[in-house]
Amino acid sequence: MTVTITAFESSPDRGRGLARDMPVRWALEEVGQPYDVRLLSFAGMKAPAHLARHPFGQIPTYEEGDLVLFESGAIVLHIAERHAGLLPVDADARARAIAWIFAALGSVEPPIVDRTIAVLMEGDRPWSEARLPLVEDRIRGVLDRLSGRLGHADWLDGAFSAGDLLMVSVLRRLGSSGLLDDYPNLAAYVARGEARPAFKRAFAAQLAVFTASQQSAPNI
Ligand code: GTB
Repeated sequence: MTVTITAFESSPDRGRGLARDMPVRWALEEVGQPYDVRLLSFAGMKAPAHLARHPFGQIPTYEEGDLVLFESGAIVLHIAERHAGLLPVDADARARAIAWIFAALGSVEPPIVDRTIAVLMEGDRPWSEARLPLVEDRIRGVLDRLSGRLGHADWLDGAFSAGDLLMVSVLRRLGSSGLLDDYPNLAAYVARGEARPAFKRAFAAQLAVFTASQQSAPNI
């Protein structure tokens, strides 16, 4: 059955693969599921046709026959549950991999998103200069723990899983912040994820949307 996802027609990151269609593309590539992409403008995301798919008028969404899903984590989990390769077969290991999905999106990502908002949208506020170090301290607190847990392992819990896919996706959002520089094992972990052939195919596919654009990306 054909899978259709939605993605930005024009993303602020100009193809650096930071928007949330990227983990969905990556998961589909990991399991070898072909997919179509419906590109949406910001107006298109808020049009009734898309609001019927996504209650908040955002990307990504996922359509597979009569099934329509939103939320990148739910979509990646769905893909991982329907196809082999992204979740362990052993029930306990599978539960732990799912816990890492929630950890990536619920524990690690929030302060990282806060930082993006602080830099991109609140930089001109009088309190911004005082707030940014506080947000970055919260990020370091989470990275300290995550780095300690990963140690010298390649992946968070045995074989590469959907939990790693989402954790690497979240850490990539630190981009040029320099915050990963103090955590060589996490930087190497991200590089390992980015070196996977499925990641490269997904990255190339989203980049192709933006190659015609000459605009430069913001420093986030
Ligand atoms: N919790 C939802 C999920 O995980 O699917 C959040 C979805 C979401 O934030 N979607 C964003 C969106 O549609 C795009 S990904 N925004 C438009 C709107 O709300 O009107 C967030 C994103 C956007 C841009 C960058 N970037 O340029 O670096 C990174 C991440």
